[in-house]
Amino acid sequence: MATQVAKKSLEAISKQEFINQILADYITAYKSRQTSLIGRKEVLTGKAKFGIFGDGKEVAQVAMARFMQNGDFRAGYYRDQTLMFALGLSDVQKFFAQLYAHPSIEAEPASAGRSMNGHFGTRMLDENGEWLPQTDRINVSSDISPTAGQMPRVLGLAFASKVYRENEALHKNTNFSDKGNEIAWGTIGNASTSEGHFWESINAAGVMQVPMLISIWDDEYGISVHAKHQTTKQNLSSILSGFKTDKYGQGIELFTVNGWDYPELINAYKKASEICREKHVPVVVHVTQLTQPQGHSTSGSHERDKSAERLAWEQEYDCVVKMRSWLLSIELCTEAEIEVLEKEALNDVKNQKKAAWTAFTAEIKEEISTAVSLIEPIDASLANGLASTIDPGRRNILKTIHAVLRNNIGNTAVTELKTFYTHYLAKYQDIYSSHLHSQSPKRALNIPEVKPEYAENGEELNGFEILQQNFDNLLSNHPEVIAFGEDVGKIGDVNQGFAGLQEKHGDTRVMDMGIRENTIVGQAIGASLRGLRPIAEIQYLDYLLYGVQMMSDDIATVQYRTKGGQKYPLIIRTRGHRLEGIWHSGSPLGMILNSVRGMNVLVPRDMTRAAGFYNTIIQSDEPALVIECLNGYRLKEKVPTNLCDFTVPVGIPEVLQEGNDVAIITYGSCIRIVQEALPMLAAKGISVELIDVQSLLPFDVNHSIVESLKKTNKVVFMDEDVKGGATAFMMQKVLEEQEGYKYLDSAPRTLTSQDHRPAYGTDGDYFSKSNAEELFDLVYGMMGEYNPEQFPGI
Ligand SMILES: Cc1ncc(C[n+]2csc(CCOP(=O)(O)OP(=O)(O)O)c2C)c(N)n1
Ligand SMILES: [Mg+2]
Repeated sequence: MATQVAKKSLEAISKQEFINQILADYITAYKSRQTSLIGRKEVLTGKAKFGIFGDGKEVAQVAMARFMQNGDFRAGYYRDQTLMFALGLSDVQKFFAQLYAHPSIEAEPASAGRSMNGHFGTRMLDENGEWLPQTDRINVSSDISPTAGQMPRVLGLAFASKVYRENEALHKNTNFSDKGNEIAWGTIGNASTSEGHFWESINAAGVMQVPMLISIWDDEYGISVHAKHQTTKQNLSSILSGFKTDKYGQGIELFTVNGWDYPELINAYKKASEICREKHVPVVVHVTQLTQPQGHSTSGSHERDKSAERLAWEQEYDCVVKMRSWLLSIELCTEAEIEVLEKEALNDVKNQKKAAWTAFTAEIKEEISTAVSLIEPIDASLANGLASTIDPGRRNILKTIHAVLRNNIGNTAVTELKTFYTHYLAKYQDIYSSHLHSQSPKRALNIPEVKPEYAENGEELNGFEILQQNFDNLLSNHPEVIAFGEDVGKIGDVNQGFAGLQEKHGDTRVMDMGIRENTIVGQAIGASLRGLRPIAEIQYLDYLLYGVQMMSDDIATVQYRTKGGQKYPLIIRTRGHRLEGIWHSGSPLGMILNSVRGMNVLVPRDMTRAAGFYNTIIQSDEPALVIECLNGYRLKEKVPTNLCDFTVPVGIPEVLQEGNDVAIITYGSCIRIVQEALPMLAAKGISVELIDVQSLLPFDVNHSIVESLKKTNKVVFMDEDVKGGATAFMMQKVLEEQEGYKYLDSAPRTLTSQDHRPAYGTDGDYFSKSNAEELFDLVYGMMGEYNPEQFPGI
């Protein structure tokens, strides 16, 4: 029966071709298994630090690979080496290069040695950071480690197909999409489906009807924890069945198939991919009865976690063993023929492993010999120690030279060694630390400033109307721009920044989404990776936390973890600061800044500045979070005559008032609090220099704030975050990086909110957050310390 199914699904090809394809699949699976077995040994013998392998999941992956087409995307996890080999997107040598952490894009294109092994990805950008075509190849989005963290991204990748299919203006973008016919393939382990990300993504895919095809590799375990602790009824197919497509065609298609049954897997993936591609119906393929022959990873042994019966069953149902006996049972080839192929495959794995190790160590060996020759005349013993280190790394070189330099301070004989050390350290610091941001000409920092221009008696508009005009223009001028979020579509967001724009630009451009911040961020990620320019809205800053995990783990790391191989040019728009209540007023900037290094974090004080930032970011190839001031939408602002063309540069503060006595450094809605205190201070003869930081990441790239400190010699960092939050961040930047401490004649100060969340109501706000009177007292007190006669205590 099984044989007939396989033959039927492949009947279009000749018999020999058919045999060759199946044998090729088997050999890919076999090679992958040998890679896993040898890989584990490499770790246990100390040549690599940690190993996690795809053993036990091979056969499903060779079957899946058969139905992936150019233009398709994959987002998955660490078990997918066989898929990568089957697609020709990685090979055994590259796999070992990652295991050894070879820091080279050529040797290890997925992450240049930055990610643990099993974290896959293809290079999607050229050397200038521009997109390579995506429709002439299969694309693999870069893996992250948090379980189910791939799910919001795969949803976004599938969402992009829907956008491309439904918006005809984008059909010309043939490098990114063939009218939306691409499938986003996702893979996930059974235990990882316990995460909320999984269910949120599945539900959203069902609601939106996007071509997302998820394979669940079900081996009944998540490390040591059995399915009975993971999944209701211990049966994913059963609990997913409520999502099944109904008679109206809404829902998700579900396939359940055993992971050791090659012909049934072929059959399932054929049907699943056809439905998914043609009808844009999300599909789940639940691949059951998988095994984990070597346990979860090199960190433990599964013999400790599994019963003797389970271990025996795993041996019997090992998918590679099963496929082999199936091949023999249908007489596709003889045992002797298979043995020859297996022997060749094993040799190939060994040779590729060796080549990876040689390439990884050759450069280090050369560097060791240079270092030894420089150290020898100064300290023969340390030179010998370095020369005889087993499997030395660059760390050994640096530690040894540092010891020599320490022992020879002032000795001119070390000059050459010192130069070598400095260059060597700088070279490898860059190799390990580059690409936190885009390094392309389109990096946000490189987008030139175009100042706003104002007519003499120019009109004034409400803040939200300024945004609305600007978004209207962005949508008109950039067909790839899409905007979505809760209440963004029909009513144009809760503060009307997009009011009327769905009507004008259509519901494929301006869209309502369910209440699901995590996958809204995921949609932005996936869409941006496929050439769209998403503006994803998180309704209130307080709820950004639901999306921060994706921002921190995925968005902020993408350039770094691929060493410039992938990018997410997206905008996350939200509104915060200065409202009232525990969940409606927050400004948790310290938390955000410390979790999203790699993104731009922009805090405009009004909607004109916000519009300018949107205009800057849309020209750049970087991701940004823009936090608008919640209390600013109905304040009147003068409208620039070049509203849609002007830009506000990132990383450049603005001096809003010049003064000589104290510099106050703040941002966002706090600007208005300072402005309330300014007349009180002026009345006492205190001259304040008020600086709007505007852009927290990047922060004051030209070090202009220190210039203010040179004048005032006193500084206050103020905001409405907790103590030690963003004020501490700003203080470190100005006092340490800009060496502002040199110019101070009084202690630097911060003014922040209380450490609790702000209480509700006007009085709650007053007692919770920084206010004008507190600021007055603080600044007046600083002046009093300096000159008690002129500024006696109140
Ligand atoms: C958010 C998060 N929690 C915990 C972990 C540690 N962890 C890594 S893999 C794993 C088990 C995953 O099991 P499963 O999804 O079934 O995949 P399998 O390894 O069995 O293929 C855990 C708990 C993690 N990577 N991320
Ligand atoms: Mg599992």
